[in-house]
Amino acid sequence: MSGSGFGALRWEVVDGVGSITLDRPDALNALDATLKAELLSVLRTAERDRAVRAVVLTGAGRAFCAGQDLKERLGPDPTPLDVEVRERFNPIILAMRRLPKPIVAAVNGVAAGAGASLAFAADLRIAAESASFVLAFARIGLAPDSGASWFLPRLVGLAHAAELLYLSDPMPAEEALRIGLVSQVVSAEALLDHARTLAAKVAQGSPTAVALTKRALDRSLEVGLADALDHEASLQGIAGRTADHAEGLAAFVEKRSPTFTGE
Ligand code: T3D
Repeated sequence: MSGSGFGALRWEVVDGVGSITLDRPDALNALDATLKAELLSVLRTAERDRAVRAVVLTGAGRAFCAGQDLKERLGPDPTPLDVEVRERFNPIILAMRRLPKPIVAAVNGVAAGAGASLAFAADLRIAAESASFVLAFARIGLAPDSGASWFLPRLVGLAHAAELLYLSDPMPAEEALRIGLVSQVVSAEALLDHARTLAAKVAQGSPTAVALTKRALDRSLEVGLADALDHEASLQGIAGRTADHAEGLAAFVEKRSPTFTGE
């Protein structure tokens, strides 16, 4: 196991799974300048560290993340919002999508505003029974940001996206499961173990194949069928040249579990 020092989040790596815990529980893990900078930094650490093959993102205490730290914005000389979003939030969301390792969001409590967007930008989303999603932007006179208006229609369709964004009503975990916003709901006690088990299962796969799968799924959201087929063919060309593919074939004929190295 390895862990490292950040002030507003915790980071540890165990058996190929890196865990990020947003750690400002008194503020419901709201994103202040420090937490945003550290989140971006830890995503870069996760990308560089070859021992990390999948990532779990969760929150300390009773919340997942309450979005932008609104009290920070009341301070003197706040950054204009377009600058804040472009320079602090968007890089985090892009880093999550560009990380060639899947992220499992373990939504342990309320996920609000940009905090919900963090969960949407993950690759797998599971929630505790007590979790909820609050697309709270409109309630404070803001438009959606951090990808909320992009992810939501793709995850749950325009009708549910519109309800969530226009009404800002909290959506409990069971309802999020029903509309497909999360893929599983488990008890609060079981959530983290379950998330780590899912991530560990991903981590057993070929890192290259997993990274290419993430690229294929993301591209599928942007292009038509013919382009998606062509992109899949290119990715398969890359996968077919890896030692992991040779190892997968050898393990199959030798009736054993493969050992993937990412080569
Ligand atoms: O830079 C920019 O502004 C642009 C980017 C915007 C992106 C966004 O994320 S906008 C959306 C920001 N988030 C919100 O609007 C959510 C605000 N919070 C809430 O609506 C509620 O707190 C919750 C629904 C999340 C939870 O409600 P509840 O009743 O369970 O808890 P609470 O009592 O409201 O909060 C507990 C504490 O956390 C409280 O502090 P206190 O009074 O005990 O000292 C509260 O002030 C603090 N807290 C909650 N959310 C935030 C926060 N502190 C700072 N920022 C927050 N976002």
